[in-house]
Amino acid sequence: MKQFFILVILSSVMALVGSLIAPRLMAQVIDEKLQPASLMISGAYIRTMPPGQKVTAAFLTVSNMEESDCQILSATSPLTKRIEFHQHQHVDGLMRMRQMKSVLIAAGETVVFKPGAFHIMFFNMDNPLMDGDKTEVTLQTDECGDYSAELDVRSLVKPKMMDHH
Ligand SMILES: [Cu+2]
Repeated sequence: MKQFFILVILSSVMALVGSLIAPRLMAQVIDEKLQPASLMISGAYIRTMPPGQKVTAAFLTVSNMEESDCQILSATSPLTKRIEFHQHQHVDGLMRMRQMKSVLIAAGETVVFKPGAFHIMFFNMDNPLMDGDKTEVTLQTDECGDYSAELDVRSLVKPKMMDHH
């Protein structure tokens, strides 16, 4: 908060000086200095697919460090061109998935994409994913910039479940 306040004062002073000397140049410099990394992404992973399946999901945590809202509008990946944001919902006792055109990460909030809730759905996956590999996803936002995150590839099948008792 204190830092923000100093920046506000500093930018006002610079804006004032700038308006006297070289308005356009000063404005550019100020914009760059005030551009913070608004979103923080952590814990990103994508699940392997059972043989023959071409759909999977990725999960991650997005924190908004900014004082204004951010909308995630789309995601891109080297793995496929078709990626959607989904939300799970209970409808008449059944779990349904609903596509979200965008995902709001409100100012100061953290949104967790996790199984049974928000998830990033990858379609038309032509190549299998190998447990332990790494890939990446890039999230595009309205006014908060683009963010690339490394995705750990994790197997859906846990070794324990393969034991027969
Ligand atoms: Cu889904």
